[in-house]
Amino acid sequence: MGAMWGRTVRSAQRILLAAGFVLALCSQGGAQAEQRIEVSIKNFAFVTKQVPLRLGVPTVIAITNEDEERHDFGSSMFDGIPTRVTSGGVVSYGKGISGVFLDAKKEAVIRFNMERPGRHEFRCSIHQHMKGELLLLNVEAV
Ligand SMILES: [Cu+2]
Repeated sequence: MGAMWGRTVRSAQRILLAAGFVLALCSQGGAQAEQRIEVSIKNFAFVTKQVPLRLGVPTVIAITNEDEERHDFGSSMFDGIPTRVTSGGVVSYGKGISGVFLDAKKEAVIRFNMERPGRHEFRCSIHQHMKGELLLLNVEAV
């Protein structure tokens, strides 16, 4: 009986911890917060880290080229959408950009509003075999 109670308390604590973690995530993700996607390019491949993406939320794609080679992050996901690109200390504004080029060991940040759900492919136009995709899950804002 005592052991079982102990187990119940422990699992309750675990649930509370998980709930606290979710709350912490939510309070970070206020209305004005950005959702961030990290894309690194290494050995001629894209490696993507993404959280579940929400519609209509300011979105940041931070791309790092770790190779000694020039690459491109290109996608039709920006079609007709206003974007703000920061690269090499320069900020440029555009609409419907096709992507960004990154010289060896450089970074670029693309800011835009994710408005279209679904799978968004991206690729390197220099090396056509380099591909990846972002999944825009239609997660409701809490
Ligand atoms: Cu490439």
